[in-house]
Amino acid sequence: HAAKIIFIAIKLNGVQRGLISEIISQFQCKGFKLVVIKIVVPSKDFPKKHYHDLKERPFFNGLCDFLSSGPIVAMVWEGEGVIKYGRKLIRATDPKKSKPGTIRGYLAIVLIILFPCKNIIHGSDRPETAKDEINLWFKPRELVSYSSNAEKWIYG
Ligand code: YYY
Ligand code: MG
Repeated sequence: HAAKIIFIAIKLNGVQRGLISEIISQFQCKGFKLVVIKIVVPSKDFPKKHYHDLKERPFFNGLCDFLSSGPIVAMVWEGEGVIKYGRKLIRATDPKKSKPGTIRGYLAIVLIILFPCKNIIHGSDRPETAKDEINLWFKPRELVSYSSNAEKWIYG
């Protein structure tokens, strides 16, 4: 079921600005199912594991320092096409390039050319990265398996 789950994190500026419920709504109203959610302040080294693919990039240390400097909401959402749709919903890494109606277009401004790491949200980009990120952030038993009564209305 790898293609059906995505790891989503609301970065600390999204949490501090009170955007948790807005972001949850976007996934929930579309019909995706919340499988696990928690709020954590990552340890200093944790973001380095999460973003290990980017360790050669010049912004790596700043990005990791930012992500360990406050509370982050970590979630897993499940549903048909959730990665594809989730990435469209989140949109471009640089919020200036994200259209209104997308999460980054709608919610993220800042001096984003200087600080793209402050783009409010993270979402896995592929089934493989989703799997790795979920394993990093959660223990398997934390993921709740349940069927939603709304599914026949969402997929029917
Ligand atoms: O998947 P996405 O978050 O849209 O972008 P990535 O290319 O995976 O980069 C991860 C993260 O790194 C991005 O959300 C902001 C930050 N970043 C940055 O600070 N400066 C850049 N030039 C590119 C990315
Ligand atoms: Mg990415």
